[in-house]
Amino acid sequence: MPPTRKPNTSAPRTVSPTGVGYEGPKDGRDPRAQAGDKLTTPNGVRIPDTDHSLKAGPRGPVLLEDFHLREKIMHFDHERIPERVVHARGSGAHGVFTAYGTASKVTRAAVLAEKGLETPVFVRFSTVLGSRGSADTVRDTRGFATKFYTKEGTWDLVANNIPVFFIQDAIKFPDVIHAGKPHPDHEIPQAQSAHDTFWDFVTLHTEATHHAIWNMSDRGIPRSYRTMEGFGVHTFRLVNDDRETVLVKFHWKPKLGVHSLTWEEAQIAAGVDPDFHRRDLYESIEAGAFPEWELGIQVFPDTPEETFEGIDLLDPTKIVPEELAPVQPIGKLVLNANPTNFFAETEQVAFHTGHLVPGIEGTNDPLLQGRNFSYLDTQLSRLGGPNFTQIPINRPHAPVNDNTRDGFHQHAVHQGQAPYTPNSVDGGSPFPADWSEGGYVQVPRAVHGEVGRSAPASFDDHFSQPAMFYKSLTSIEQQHVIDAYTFELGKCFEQSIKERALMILARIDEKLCAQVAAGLGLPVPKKIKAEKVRLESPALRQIKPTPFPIDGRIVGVVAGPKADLKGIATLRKALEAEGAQVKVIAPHGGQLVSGKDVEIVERTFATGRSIEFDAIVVADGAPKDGDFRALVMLQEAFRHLKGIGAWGDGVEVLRAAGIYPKAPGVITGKKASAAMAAETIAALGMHRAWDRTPLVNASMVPPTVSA
Ligand code: HDE
Repeated sequence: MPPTRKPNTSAPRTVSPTGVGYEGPKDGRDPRAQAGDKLTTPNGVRIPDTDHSLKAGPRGPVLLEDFHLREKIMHFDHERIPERVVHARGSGAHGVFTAYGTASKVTRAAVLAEKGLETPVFVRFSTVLGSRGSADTVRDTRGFATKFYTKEGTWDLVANNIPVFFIQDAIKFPDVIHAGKPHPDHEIPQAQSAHDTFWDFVTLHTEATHHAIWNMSDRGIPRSYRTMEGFGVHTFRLVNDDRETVLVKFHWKPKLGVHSLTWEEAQIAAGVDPDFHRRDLYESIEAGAFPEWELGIQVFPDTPEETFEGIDLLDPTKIVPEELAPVQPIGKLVLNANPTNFFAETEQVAFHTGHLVPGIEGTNDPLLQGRNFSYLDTQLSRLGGPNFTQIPINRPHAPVNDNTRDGFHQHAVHQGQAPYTPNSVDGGSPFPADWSEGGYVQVPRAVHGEVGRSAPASFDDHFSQPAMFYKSLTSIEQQHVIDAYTFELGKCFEQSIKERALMILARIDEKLCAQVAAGLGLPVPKKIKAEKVRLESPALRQIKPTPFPIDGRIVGVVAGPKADLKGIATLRKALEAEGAQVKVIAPHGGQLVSGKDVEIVERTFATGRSIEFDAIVVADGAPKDGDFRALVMLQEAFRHLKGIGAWGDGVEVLRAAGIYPKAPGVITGKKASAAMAAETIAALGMHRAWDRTPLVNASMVPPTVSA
């Protein structure tokens, strides 16, 4: 315990500038937030009027003695802090992590090892390249950073939704980010990789090929944060009670499956709803559809070579296919509460790869080692000093007695006279803790080698895994990759960059290269052979034959004043029982009423757009006036391979949109029956009607009246 306060020292009362008064906070109010009922200055002086400056007469001048004016404006002037240099755009949530106990053989960290132990967490998802106000749905890598407030100290797993990284050594990080960010002369384009400097970098540094192809795949445009995998990327070392070690890679597996947007959806959402992912996370938690992931580990023996089946575990541009080392589930994450205040929590949360707890260690991955410097350093300018662990969202839930003192924004009132160890003045406190007392004792390991700027020879293999990734995808996913490269490179100006990119694609797959070359109007590079793929990894596919849970999925029902409200109620009941939601879309706002049945209009033809629905169904009695907004909504949903349905004369609206009622994934019926609801649920479970793909590719809009 820290020494108790001496009789001749005293501390300020535990009151705070935003809250607690002499009588303490009112019942039910958080002492760290505003607690009084009256408007006050930051110093608690009550204020009668905050709309008029203090003036000499109604026509002025304003008086310098107006301390309220000066305090109010001064504080406003300093409301912004620097945004994160990368991952500036993000969104967070609170939750709980429950360990299964299955990791107890490999780690002494209670957070992972102790069966049933619940650890509070805060998770922040993000894009990488864009500024704070940029759109959520751009093509980019997503951050997936988790702060575990464990009883043994804070552990941060600062992960991404892509299992590999662009570079193998942290020293190149400023370069890859400078290349990805907007061009420095005109600050264009925002939050995009489709520009010259990005492709210049990744084609000159071919180690980036693997990450780049993941970005060009559907992983670059997730449907939702809830449908993303997460990966620790680096190999970590776990240590058990007997000081035995294993090497591991961390995986987050979403309960809902891995799903993505189509490229057109992503582009529409960036304009129509730039908060698409933020809103989805917030609203699903509000609706009680709590996002869930399993944490799993791939386990490898900790051998001196630090390789597994010939794959270098220190190379962050490589994965270990799940077919070679299965992901073993060790715990469950549930996000169950939204932040109360975005700035205080989501913006001020500070993650750090060096926040580790006993039983979890890093490795010599040169990317990880550089990160261990960067995450502390960046907080100094972002959060204004070294005391950021005292900010409420960053405070450890384990007791802290760290001998650090002073610094900007010091919140603690430290006691005692001897902030050093050992001491005799404060009774020796705090005392070091060894292994048996839960101290963080690094496992001994030998270090040798000549000093030099070099990398292992195995780091030179840049193409075998991108080729494996591409080969492992379904043909539909492969087509998306082709389309993405064609788009991105098509946005580049320099011909030499496109040509270099084609030379790289030729190493991955002949057809991929040929199709992108055709799209760019360039010749296929000669005499370059694609890598031979020895192993395909079906685990890398997103499109799977079995259905996924549909929690939080949204079905839009196109209706109007004469719509069959009883049918809507039938559909709603069945869908809600499976965790999905129904939203009524009508020509104008308000309510739809028919006898005793009432439906609230949640989207109008003006405010609704196809992107927010996972399926759209037209009700019997929906308007037949050919309103183009309703027709465009249906055409988009059809083109994006979403479930489409209609009952009764709603089918006429489908026909008006050019949608053939017998096309794949189109569900029709005379009534909104249980059978129709079951078909809609089945369609949502498959995410998209993939077998509609050829129809849509071939005929676009309007698609298939005569098909
Ligand atoms: Fe980061 N990264 N990073 N990164 N990173 C930051 O830290 C950095 C890397 C990741 O929601 C920064 O607090 C270096 C890999 C996430 O607050 C900064 C290198 C992975 C987040 C930083 C990497 C990540 C960050 C910016 C190369 C996936 C957002 C603000 C060696 C495994 C965390 C901050 C949040 C944020 C540095 C590479 C994930 C500058 C030097 C690999 C999810 O410190």
